[in-house]
Parts: sequence; C-alpha cells; structure tokens
Amino acid sequence: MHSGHGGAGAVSFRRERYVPRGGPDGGDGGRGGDVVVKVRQNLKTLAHLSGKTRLTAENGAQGEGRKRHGRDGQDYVLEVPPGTTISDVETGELLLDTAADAGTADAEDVVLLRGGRGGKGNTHFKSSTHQAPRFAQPGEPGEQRTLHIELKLIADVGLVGLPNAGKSSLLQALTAAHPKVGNYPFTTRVPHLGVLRYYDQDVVLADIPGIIEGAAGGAGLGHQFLRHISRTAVLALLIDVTDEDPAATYATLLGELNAYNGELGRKRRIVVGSKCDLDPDGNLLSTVRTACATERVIGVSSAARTGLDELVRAIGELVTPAVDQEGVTDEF
Ligand SMILES: Nc1nc2c(ncn2[C@@H]2O[C@H](COP(=O)(O)OP(=O)(O)OP(=O)(O)O)[C@@H](O)[C@H]2O)c(=O)[nH]1
Ligand SMILES: [Mg+2]
Repeated sequence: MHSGHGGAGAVSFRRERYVPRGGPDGGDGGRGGDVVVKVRQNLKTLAHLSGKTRLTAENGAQGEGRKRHGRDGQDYVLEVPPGTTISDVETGELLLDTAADAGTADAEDVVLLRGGRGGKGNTHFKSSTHQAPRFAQPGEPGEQRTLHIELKLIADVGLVGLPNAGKSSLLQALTAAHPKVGNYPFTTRVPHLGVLRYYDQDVVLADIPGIIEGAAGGAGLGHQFLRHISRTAVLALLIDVTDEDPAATYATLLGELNAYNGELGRKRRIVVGSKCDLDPDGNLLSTVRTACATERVIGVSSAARTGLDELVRAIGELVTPAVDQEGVTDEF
C-alpha cells in the first residue's frame, strides 16, 4: 500500500516579449494522494479487496511555469466493513481497529498513509543575492507499508436447533459455505459462517453446534458456542418437522437461550420447519405451527430446495428492516 509522492516544484523563468530577463516563476508540485480508510456499515466482507495486492494513491503532478501549481494526487479510498483491523506487517503495529458494533453511522475517515508534500517551485528561492535560482525542491516521497487487513466476522443471523435439525444443510443451501453434514448429532463442532445476498446487503449466517437441554449450563458441547450468536441481530430456530414433539423442542430451545442470557431470548427471530420434503401433505408443518403459535413459521427443505426464497426474504426483512424494497422487486 502506497500513498502518493508529492510532485516536484518547477524551475522556470518568465519568458515574455519585452521582458528579456523575467524572474523565476516555477510553481509548486501537487500534494501526493493519501490512503484513506472509510468504514461502511453496509459492507460485511472484504471480498471486494480480494486479489488486489497493490493499493496506491495517485502522485502529485509537477509544478509548472507561470507559478502554476501541479495538480494534487487523488486519494485512494479503502472501504472496509465494521470489525476490520489493519496492522503493519513489518512492525506489527495496529493502525486501525474499527469497532464491530459501532452503531449505524459510518465512522470518521482515517488517513492511513499520508501523501508526500509537493516540492516548492523556484519562485520560493529568489532572494536579493539569488535573483535567478536554477533549483526547486523535489516532492516529498509518499509512505509505503505492507498491511494486513483482517475482519472479525460478526454474523447477522444465528441458526439454532437441536442436533440433526438440519442447520448445516440449510447453511449450505442458502450460501456458498460447505459445512459438514451428517446423520448423527454434533456433526458441527465449531461455528461456520456463510454469506447470502439480500438486495445490496451481505447477510452473514452462523451455523453453530446443536443445542440440547442443559446446553446453557454446559451440557452437550457446552455453552461456549452460544457466545457466537450473542451478537447476531436475528435468530432462526430450526425445528425438524419430523420431530415427535415440536412443542417440547421449541420450549427447550427458548429455555436454553433464555438461560444463557435473557437478550438471546429477546432477539428478533423466526421459526424454520426443516426437512419439509418428508412432509408432502404439510400435516407435520401444521403441527409445528401450532406448537409455536406466536411465531412466524416458514417451512423449507434444504434437500428439495423449497421455501428457501421465502426464508431469505423473511431473514432479510428482519436483518435490514429499513431496506427500501420499492423499485428493486425485479431482483427476485
Ligand atoms: N430429507 C431431508 N434431510 C435433511 C434435510 N436437511 C438435512 N437433512 C439431513 O439431516 C441430517 C442432519 O443434517 P445437518 O445439516 O448435519 O444437521 P445439523 O443441525 O447441522 O446437525 P448438528 O451439526 O449435528 O447439530 C443429515 O443426515 C442430513 O442429510 C432436508 O431438507 N431433507
Ligand atoms: Mg451441523
């Protein structure tokens, strides 16, 4: 990463008819562009930077005759999502640490690397003893650094359900993520993240290990993974439609969330009836709806890929309630 070099000052003398020995008139060089970081709340990933290895601001232009200033170099604007840290690879110095939960306002811009100052033109070096200076100042070099840019990914949506409910399969069906899917409990041992697109927003989904009764108290894989969804905005509670007692499952899930932390129990949420391909008549899904009568329930099948569009829309609305959907409805 490189900020712009300052442009050199000019060595120039007035040359006009009837002014045989014009004084110096070399203008100053332009300022080199800065490298500026802008934190964008609507960015969720660093995908737009992938493959870009050299990020360079523009150099300042040289000064010119007739005291004309060189043009200033353009800044390079590095846009990053909240939760990004930037450090210097050589020194390890932490240059920027944007809060992951800084609210909704875009933070102040930060100048990461300053552009070099432009050199002074020869007009500045005229004195009583030096009427015709034949030198000017070179531009100041820009700064160069190799940076490590890292994002602490924070999920928007947490997938919560009993072991084997189909959470990882759903993440795979909705996003490009490839978590392991298995016909046994606790296939997932560490959280996985996937990103889906909703209008111009990236929505990050977190797939976590299954919850069992007592999870908040440390049962199963312990409650360490509940921590990973404590900062999500929305929860999707998965209930397998073939579950023999969906009411008990719903009570268990809510109970564990509340026991872990009251905030988890109060998050915006949606209930997902999973594996609907095993319920062609919809009777089982009706039972799930009855079991959690106060919730919005959406039936899906990751295997048959049904109900996924409706689920994406519901999740998107919960995550970004303010998105103006008029005029972009043809994206679906
Ligand atoms: N028929 C059918 N089976 C599914 C569907 N989704 C998942 N399964 C099956 O259910 C089993 C569990 O799926 P996973 O996606 O691993 O479930 P999980 O909730 O991530 O499980 P844990 O990580 O162990 O908590 C696997 O055998 C899947 O093939 C579906 O839509 N239809
Ligand atoms: Mg899983």
